[in-house]
Amino acid sequence: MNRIAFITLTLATLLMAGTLAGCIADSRDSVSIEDHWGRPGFEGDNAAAYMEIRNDGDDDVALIGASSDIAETIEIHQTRMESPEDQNSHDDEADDSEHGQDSHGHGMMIMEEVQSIVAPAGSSVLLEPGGYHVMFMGLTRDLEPGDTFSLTLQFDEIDDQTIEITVEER
Ligand SMILES: [Cu+2]
Repeated sequence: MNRIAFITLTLATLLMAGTLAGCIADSRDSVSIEDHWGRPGFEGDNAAAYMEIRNDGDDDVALIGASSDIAETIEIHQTRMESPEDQNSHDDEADDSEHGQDSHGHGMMIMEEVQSIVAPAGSSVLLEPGGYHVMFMGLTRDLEPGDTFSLTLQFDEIDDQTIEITVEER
């Protein structure tokens, strides 16, 4: 066997082994983070990161946390419109509840921590302004457009993934 043929065969074997390993190892290699970016912000202030989590695997995968040295506290958040039901459920607003629909009819955008963000099997989930985001509270330094920082994403069923976030003005 000549040298080229041997190398080709070796490569083919490696590729096959890799493919098989991918099938055996759950969704590990099937989750990719795409179109990720971060908002600018000043030291001490807040900022956020957005991305698309693609899951080409056969099982749902959930983002359950994130870490970075860019902020004192990092949480997974959801921005949503507060509904009249939510407002009525607040005890201290009980007196307002009869008029709640009128006085708060348009709702308020609120931000709340969520335990996880699920990327369904064979699909993807979007973290975008006005929706899910990774929240940075208490930036440890200024984030200016063009700056980059590492962000480690923690998932329930697969290994952590560390990505490089670029700060952008979008
Ligand atoms: Cu937030």
